[in-house]
Amino acid sequence: MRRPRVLLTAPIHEEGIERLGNVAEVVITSKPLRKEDEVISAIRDFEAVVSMGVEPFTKRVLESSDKLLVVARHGVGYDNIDVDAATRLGIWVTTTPVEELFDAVADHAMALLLCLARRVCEADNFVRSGKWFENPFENRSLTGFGLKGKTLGIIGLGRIGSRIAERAKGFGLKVVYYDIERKTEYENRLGVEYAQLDDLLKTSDFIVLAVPLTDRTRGLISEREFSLMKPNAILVNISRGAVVDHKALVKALKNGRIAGAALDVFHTEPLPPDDEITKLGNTILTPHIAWLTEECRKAMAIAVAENVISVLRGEEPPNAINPNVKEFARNKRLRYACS
Ligand code: 8YV
Repeated sequence: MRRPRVLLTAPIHEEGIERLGNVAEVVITSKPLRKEDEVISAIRDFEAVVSMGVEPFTKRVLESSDKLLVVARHGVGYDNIDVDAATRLGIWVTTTPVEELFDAVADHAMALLLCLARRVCEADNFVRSGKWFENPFENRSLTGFGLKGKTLGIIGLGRIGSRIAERAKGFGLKVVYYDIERKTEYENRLGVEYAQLDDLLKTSDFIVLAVPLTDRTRGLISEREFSLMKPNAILVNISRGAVVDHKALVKALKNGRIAGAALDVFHTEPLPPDDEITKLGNTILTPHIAWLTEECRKAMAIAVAENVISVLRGEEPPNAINPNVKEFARNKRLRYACS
């Protein structure tokens, strides 16, 4: 019987590749897999696939393989995977909830907020372009917003949102949050206050989206929500692009309905350079890199490798989204073991 085969949908940290290579043949796809038929063709004859979160693991894709034992997310968002279909088919779905990821994303959210509030990107361009040299006092045109005493509204107080709250307190921000459930442990430990979504939108100077993409959060921020926001409000999105109605966002930015938006995630990725939002001066746009620190890359690669290796050894993976797959998965493994 041949060694199991693991497909990586993008290169990961060498620590993870090395661990996987000890137990399996590791193949890295040559290009991103964006369409169902591309994924179907790519995963054929693989027992495991490591997903970057953009590949469509739909019911049709998952049913196309009789060998696949695990879809292992290199990350924590799994909105690209039909978990119910995977479970029924006996396929594990795993994620990599490492501290380094939550800290990296929380750091990036604060970096985006500060960069926009203090117009750092505009200021950098102002110097490099020679405008400052030509107009020494023109730097006053880069007046920004202070943080101390202002209100930060966090939508989604989970493992990332709570870390953003921790960081925000250090800048003297008052923190309110909205979530589908009260987080009293964080309220007590971090001194954050619960607010209904509309109240948070009406009172926050800075708003950070830190929710998973689900049927409840898709399009959560649209025309109506923008109409409630303060005219000096800054929106930061480090969750998923689809949480925000993109057309409504562009309209709010163009009409000065809000002061600005700092985004690491977009309605479509990679963002086309001719998208309207790339032309707006009151925005900061980063290419889905909130997770991308050296520490996080290494930790995620090790975690995703451990998940895959556990499944290939016939064990329950450390971070399964669908532990109820156990019974089905065993049958599937038996089928594989006999093939
Ligand atoms: C990465 C993420 O973008 O964890 C997530 O859901 O979106 C980020 O960690 C992605 O997973 C890259 O591997």
